[in-house]
Amino acid sequence: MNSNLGNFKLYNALQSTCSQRVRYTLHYKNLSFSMEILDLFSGDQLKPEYLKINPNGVVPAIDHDGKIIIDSSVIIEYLEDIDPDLNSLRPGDPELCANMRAMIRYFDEVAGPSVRIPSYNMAFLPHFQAMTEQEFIAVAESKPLRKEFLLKMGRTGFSEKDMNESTSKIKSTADRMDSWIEKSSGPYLLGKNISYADICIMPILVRMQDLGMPDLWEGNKRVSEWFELIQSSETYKQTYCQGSLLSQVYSHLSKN
Ligand SMILES: N[C@@H](CCC(=O)N[C@@H](CS)C(=O)NCC(=O)O)C(=O)O
Repeated sequence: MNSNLGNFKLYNALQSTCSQRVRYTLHYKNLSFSMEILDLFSGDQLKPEYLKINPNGVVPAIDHDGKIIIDSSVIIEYLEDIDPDLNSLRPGDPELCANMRAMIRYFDEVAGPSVRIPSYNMAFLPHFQAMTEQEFIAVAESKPLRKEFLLKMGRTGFSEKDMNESTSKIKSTADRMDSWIEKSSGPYLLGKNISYADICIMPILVRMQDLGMPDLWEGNKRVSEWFELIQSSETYKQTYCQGSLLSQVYSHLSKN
């Protein structure tokens, strides 16, 4: 473990896809870190002490020797900037680096918001259905970033149309990934080296697989091979410790 770079404390949730990006990066770089695990359903992310750390009321956030950095895609590049030579995950070539960042923007625009809809409908909805209407509205109102999202879901869930739009966007993402792997000659999105682009989309595919929808990329052979390669690594196993998958914590999702 490399500890010359100072102390890291990661505020995160085991099942949070955004937190998984950061855990993967920390493990890949062999950086030792402590974890503060927030219970997102009991509202730890909305407590005044956490809102001082991340006013958006979401995880992850990282404390590096008192410096607070928020937002998963910002944190992972920060971890590169403090020591660019430490198991680098960013190409040195400016054009490749720009391509990598464009891929991450695409994932954050298209796949990131899409994965939330099946996640809430299939895993989290019962939690909200157990509330009274008043309690539900109060929870929605308390979320700095997700108020409208929760109100749209309501206590009946997102519509079939919303679900179809989401899965279709994840499918388009898999098509894009396939063409990028083909162009770079793989096995990773940018070629022979893994980069932040791979790390940013990994948790989204893991989530869709966990929700029983790996068929979304079954026509994309290159993506399936990419996914197998990612999932076979030691870093992946460290990142996805027990309790990181929804099916491990929600009995209504667990596979028999
Ligand atoms: N853009 C942010 C998004 C973070 C985010 O949405 N985190 C989710 C978990 S993956 C969260 O904390 N949700 C809490 C809530 O909705 O109250 C990032 O990438 O860090």
